[in-house]
Amino acid sequence: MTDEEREVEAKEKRANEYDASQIQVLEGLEAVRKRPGMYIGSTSTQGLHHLVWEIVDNGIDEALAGFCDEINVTVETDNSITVKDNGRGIPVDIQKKTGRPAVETVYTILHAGGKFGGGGYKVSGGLHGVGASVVNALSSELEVQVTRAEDPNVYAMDFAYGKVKTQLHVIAQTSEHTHGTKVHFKPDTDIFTETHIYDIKVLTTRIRELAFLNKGLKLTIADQRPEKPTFEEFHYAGGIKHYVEFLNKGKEVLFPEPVYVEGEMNGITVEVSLQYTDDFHSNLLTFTNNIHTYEGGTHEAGFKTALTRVINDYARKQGILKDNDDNLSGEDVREGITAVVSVKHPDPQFEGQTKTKLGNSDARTATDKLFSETFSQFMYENPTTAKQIVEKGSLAAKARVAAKRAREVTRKKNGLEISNLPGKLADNTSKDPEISELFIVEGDSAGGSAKQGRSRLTQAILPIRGKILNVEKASLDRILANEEIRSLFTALGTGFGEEFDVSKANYHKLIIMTDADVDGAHIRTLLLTLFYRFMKPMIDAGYVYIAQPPLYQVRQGKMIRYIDSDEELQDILSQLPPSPKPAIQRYKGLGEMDADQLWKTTMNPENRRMMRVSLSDAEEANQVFEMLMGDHVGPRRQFIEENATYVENLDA
Ligand code: 28G
Repeated sequence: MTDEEREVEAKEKRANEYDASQIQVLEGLEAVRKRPGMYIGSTSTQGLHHLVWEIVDNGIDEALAGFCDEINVTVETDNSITVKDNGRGIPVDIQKKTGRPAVETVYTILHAGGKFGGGGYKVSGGLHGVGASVVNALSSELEVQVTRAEDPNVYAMDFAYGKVKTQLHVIAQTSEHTHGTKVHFKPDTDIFTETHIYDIKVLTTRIRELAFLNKGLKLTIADQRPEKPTFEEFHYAGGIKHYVEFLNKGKEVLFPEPVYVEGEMNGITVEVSLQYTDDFHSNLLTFTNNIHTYEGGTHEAGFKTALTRVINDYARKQGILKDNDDNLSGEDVREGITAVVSVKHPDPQFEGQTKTKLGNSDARTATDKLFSETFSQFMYENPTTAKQIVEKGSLAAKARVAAKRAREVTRKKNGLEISNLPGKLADNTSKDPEISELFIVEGDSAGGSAKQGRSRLTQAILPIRGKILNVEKASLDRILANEEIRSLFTALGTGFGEEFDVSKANYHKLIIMTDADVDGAHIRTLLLTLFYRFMKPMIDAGYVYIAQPPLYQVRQGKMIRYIDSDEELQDILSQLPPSPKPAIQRYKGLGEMDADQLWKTTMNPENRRMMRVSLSDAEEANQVFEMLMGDHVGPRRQFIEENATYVENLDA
């Protein structure tokens, strides 16, 4: 065989291999289009936003690799997205293996295991391009532009629905010093049908978080859509230390500057920042490779044991804890703490129900060791602060003992025993939690109507009087002493605090039914705060709802309609014949409806509308609750509207 023949043969072989791999590519991306949920979780608004994160993550990887210090995200007027970084630029040279430019491979080859399918999990930090092809597959247009430092050309390549539209070509020249990647994509509206509009709040929150988690990296977010376009820039030299300050904004803090610890051990980097507030609860956020580990895991465990150990050791050595005193518990030393733990691990193992629990035991060792060394040093160097921390923990321990005693007492006499249902509760007759609903109703008169109008088999009614306790500002023993709260927990049957067990819930729908006015909104907020703090698993399980009583009734002859807003009212009125004159009744409160009306408009599963409360982002909710507790009604109402998912006719 001559050299020439060999060359031709090799070329053919490559071409065949290329054809084969192209078929695989298309089959791969076709699979993504067929079952998008497997790759991006869902095709709802969550999946839509996921596309942005897949692309941004590649920029973050480039930053973690040390080649990029700025990422810009833009929501364009047509709801398409542009992401730009100033990294090395995705390589454009032809790869030996595929015979194609590297950038094409990144955008057309489905990389192993979608995040939500089986198989491997995506790891930020070095694994460029995973997920980019998924975004391509689910976009009706996608353009990549690349500039490389050593090359004056600006390259571009266009794709649509996962396929190459125009081959890599040069579109311009630049100075030698610019470099980076720019990606513009438009989500396919055949895939993202119901909610295909980007939510700038969702994007901004995560981009801010990414800026906190990657100190020194500048991230910007621009929204070109509104009348007045918006732009925000996030850039934190102090990283998660600024995150803690941000979380504690407006709160009373024990010491002005958060503690910050950073270190590296066996290839794992660990960052911890913390500060104490006068709150009674703790706010601990943990991350692994920028992923929020909601379920915690080894890094969280390492941090917690180290914190407890360091504070107890210090308290003993300083003689604050005497020989006969018990150690402070983990919960004691975490009361009022705001802490962020962020680790970067080369090979993280995610476990748990939502795959947000870190499993690597070396992350426990690294976090414990690196944090305890520096934190211990901090305690000895700042004795005033250290003493305050210990005192805060001791106070929490005392309250814990007192609360336990109170709980024991209340449990003995008609307290939190399931057999002893609260007197005001009108329970339903079915014992099947799946079909049982508990309405928490504001006011005795509405409670009375609800009791009369309900379906006795499935609907239980618990009236509550006036404003319930604001649990955000109360200690545990006061919360436990509150009658409204005790009734609720007793009826629910889940137990309280550490004993809380959602699987014991007597009702799988917990429905808040309050007036459609400002007071109603306030009570609703107080209840949501209570649920968020003490019944979070109920929210996570999707068991918490808000009833939607109408604002008006319009009656014309035999026709009766229930109306939710002023606009709808005008709409309906304009459509009705002028006579007989329609009668309009405005409901100021639930109490004004009789039993039959309340059933028909708000309680009947056949035609009621309810909102399911979904607080997916715990820390945001925490922030929002703080805001809600202020005096401004506007943002409070807005929150409730934004955070409750509209569920039409859930039972139909
Ligand atoms: C703007 C939107 C999101 C990216 C890079 C940089 C490289 C890269 C991306 O490589 C994997 C490795 C080499 C082929 C890596 C550049 C090494 C040297 C890169 C981004 C496969 C891809 N020079 N920046 N991917 N390569 N930014 N931003 O997507 O062999 S993706």
